[in-house]
Amino acid sequence: MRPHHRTPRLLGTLLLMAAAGLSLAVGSAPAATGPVAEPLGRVIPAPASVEPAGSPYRITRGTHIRVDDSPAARQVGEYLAGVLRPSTGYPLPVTTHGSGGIRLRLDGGRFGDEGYRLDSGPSGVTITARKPAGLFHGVQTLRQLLPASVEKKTAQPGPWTVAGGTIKDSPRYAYRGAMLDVSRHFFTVAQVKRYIDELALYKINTLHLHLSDDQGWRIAVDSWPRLATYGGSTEVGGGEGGHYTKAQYQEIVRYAASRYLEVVPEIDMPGHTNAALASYPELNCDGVAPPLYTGTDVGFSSLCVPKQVTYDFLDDVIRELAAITPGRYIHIGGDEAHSTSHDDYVKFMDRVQPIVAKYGKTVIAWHQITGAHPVKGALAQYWGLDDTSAAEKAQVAKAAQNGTGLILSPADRFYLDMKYTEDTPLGQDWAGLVEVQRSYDWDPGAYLPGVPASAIAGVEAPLWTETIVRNADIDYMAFPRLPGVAELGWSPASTHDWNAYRVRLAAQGPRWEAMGIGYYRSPQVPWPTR
Ligand code: TNX
Repeated sequence: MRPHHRTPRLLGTLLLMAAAGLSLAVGSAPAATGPVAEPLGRVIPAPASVEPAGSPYRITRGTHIRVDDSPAARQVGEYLAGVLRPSTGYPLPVTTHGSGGIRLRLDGGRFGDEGYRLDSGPSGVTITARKPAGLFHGVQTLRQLLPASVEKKTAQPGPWTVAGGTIKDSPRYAYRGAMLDVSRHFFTVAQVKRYIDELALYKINTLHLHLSDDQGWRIAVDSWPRLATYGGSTEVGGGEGGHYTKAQYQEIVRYAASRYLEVVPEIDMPGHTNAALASYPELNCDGVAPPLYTGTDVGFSSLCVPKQVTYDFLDDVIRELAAITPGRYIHIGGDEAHSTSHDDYVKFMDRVQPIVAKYGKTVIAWHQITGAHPVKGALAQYWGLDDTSAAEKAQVAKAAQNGTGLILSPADRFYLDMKYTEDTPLGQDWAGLVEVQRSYDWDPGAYLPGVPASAIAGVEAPLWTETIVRNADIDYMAFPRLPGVAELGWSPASTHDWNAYRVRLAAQGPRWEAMGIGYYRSPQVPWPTR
């Protein structure tokens, strides 16, 4: 095994011991009888720099969480207390006074928008960041430095030890996303919040909600009410579907923001629009509304490109959606428009993108937009495969050279709905089988030929939900692949090493068990025995 980036060989040895299930004393702490703390270098995503040093810190009944006198820092402190109180059973007051303990400190220093520094020693743990987002990410690191049982919801014995040393950390990419398709199957606000909490642990900062498709329209639009009430009334398999009221959508947005995730809403167009076409006959070229659709075919629906009402409709939808979306982006889909001619597709995109700009938002679209004229500042989301044609890859690369930023979601690596193996009970296999190593072991910076590194905005893991219904389904497909997506988005390329990663990943298993997350026990990962 290659020792972890800037991690001394001794720690590498300790990691191997831990992976082999051997008990491990942290630093100079007395041999623990309870659960062992995690070594400083075992965090996912791998921090930019890790320097183990000195003695550990131990959280006790007397520990305070000390925050700067700012509402955002206090909120991050309360969030941390919310994680630690149930399992430690300690009061852990959040305070602006005192000394020692866990300190969350905002500082003008060089940490960037999301970076932080974590210092741990016998007298305390200090997380320093320029912005609250950095404090929040530092708190996620601190969580992972504590024993897995810290994630339990009832009091555990501890001890609650954090290894000594310093972590300096900031992300490789600014855009680190996960997409949830709430159209093929509808997921409640509570289910979305649950997924947000899982994403936050791995420093994912964007939640892309696929809000409309052939099988369901999931967001209320006041000026076109039947979209939600009729277009949202079913889902794949014929279940009752559902939609978010504006208040519910805003609740998701607020909750995501409290975990430092930005919501990117997607209205897919001009294809994937049967739910809208079924709700309003006038949106169809022939004026006839098709029936609602509960199957899983793609590519059969299209908005009517020549009709003016199409753009009046989209102006209303985008205006109302932009008004309840504080984030920078609106995703306009644009994939699999197999029932729209190429000329119509180009005309359509030329008319719709300015509407997004008119309401102050930036366009994201699936990478087929690179076959039209992406507007300045637009991002294209690449969902091709290794064996996507060279011509299609070249089209994407050319757009990237001309300034279109890319979000990488290669379907044969990052699609969380792909089966792991032939035996995976859920998911699809049209992009191939995607085991954990295949998902993790590539470099977004060197993936598409001819794409300048500066054009990569980041990565995203989409979860399409034709076969996904319950929380347990989401968890099983996302874990253990999601943390790998997060690591490719966050960690410097120099830390990339499958053999080291699989050991760190294995150590997450008990944490997921403590959190109630059921995951795929991939044979590629040396999970501790249960
Ligand atoms: C392709 S990828 C789709 C979705 C399906 C998914 C299933 C993309 C942009 N479109 O409509 O749900 O495959 O894996």
